[in-house]
Amino acid sequence: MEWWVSMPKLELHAHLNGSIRNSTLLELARELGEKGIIIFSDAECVLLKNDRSISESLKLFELIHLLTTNHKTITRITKEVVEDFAAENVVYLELRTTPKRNDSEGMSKRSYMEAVLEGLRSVSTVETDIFRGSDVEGSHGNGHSQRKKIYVRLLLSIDRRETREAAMETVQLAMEMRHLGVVGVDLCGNPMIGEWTTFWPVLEFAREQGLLVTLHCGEVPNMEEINAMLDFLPARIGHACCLKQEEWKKLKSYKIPVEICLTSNIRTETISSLDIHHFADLYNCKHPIVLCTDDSGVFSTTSSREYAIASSAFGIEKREMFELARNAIGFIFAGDGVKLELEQIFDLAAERLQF
Ligand code: 6MZ
Repeated sequence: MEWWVSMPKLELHAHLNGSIRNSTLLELARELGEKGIIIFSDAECVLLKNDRSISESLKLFELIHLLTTNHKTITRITKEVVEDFAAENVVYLELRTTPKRNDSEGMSKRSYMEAVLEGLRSVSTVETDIFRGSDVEGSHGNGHSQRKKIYVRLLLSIDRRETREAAMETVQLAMEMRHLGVVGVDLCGNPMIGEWTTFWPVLEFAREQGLLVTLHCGEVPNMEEINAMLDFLPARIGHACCLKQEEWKKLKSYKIPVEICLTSNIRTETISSLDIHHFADLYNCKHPIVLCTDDSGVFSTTSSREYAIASSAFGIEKREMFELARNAIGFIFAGDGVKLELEQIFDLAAERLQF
């Protein structure tokens, strides 16, 4: 694993609440257990279970969200998640999260996001580049430029359970927080719930306002929705598991980059085994793809592990895996300045790494 950790990587599909350390979740569950809000042993069983279907995984988020309802916890998990990705040598992270309103905690979508931003500012193990306005110095930290650095940008997720109005509130928030590192929006959540027609006008509006859009697409075989999503021409899509011949053709001709989450797809049984995973075909066709973790906490994986798995499952050499990681620079939602700096990071790493 050491080599895969030392290779610089980009993470473009990571859900904040899916990327929490198990130890933190258990600690939070114990606290709620002591307060009599949940039964700790029941929560422990659910949290430590490994093989979950897609519906079970999405149900698990109900428990996780119960554990992460207050601002302090949101700040803490954001800090830890960024530090964990940085420890994996992820040099650019697009972290996505669903802004949540919770009246009993005095939480609005905006204050939820402020807690996330506070978490980014409190990262201490690594220098963080959080935003970059036209004349704003992007790095946050104590100015030691020799320190290891991670670029972090945010995507605001819309959950498919939400109404069009709630989705619009998220888009407005994303627009207002652009100068704080928000670069785009995502549509996620249970693919069996909600209609594309509810969300597309909101996502179209987001795009007109200059936000980039990524969609969870094809987690279930709903061809009508998959076609409508592809025709929307999102800047990227996540998963793309259940496409059929016509839809593959369309995806390839549109050249929409795909965020591939191998372990997540296998664990949720969206794809039955790696030897039939669409990674191989897309990779062989040179279709734009990027390897991502999805929910590193929920699926017990890391960015380095996803690269190691792809290399061994599909017989791809280290140098090609390095190029795969580098090519993802082309699909990030941050601007050209960041892209150039990431190219330099990869150039330096290429001199250092033994292939
Ligand atoms: C669809 C997923 C997902 O936003 O609370 N989420 N949506 N498919 C998946 N594949 C397994 N994994 C995570 O992070 C958790 C939320 O991300 C979405 C779900 O809506 C989940 O509630 P945040 O930080």
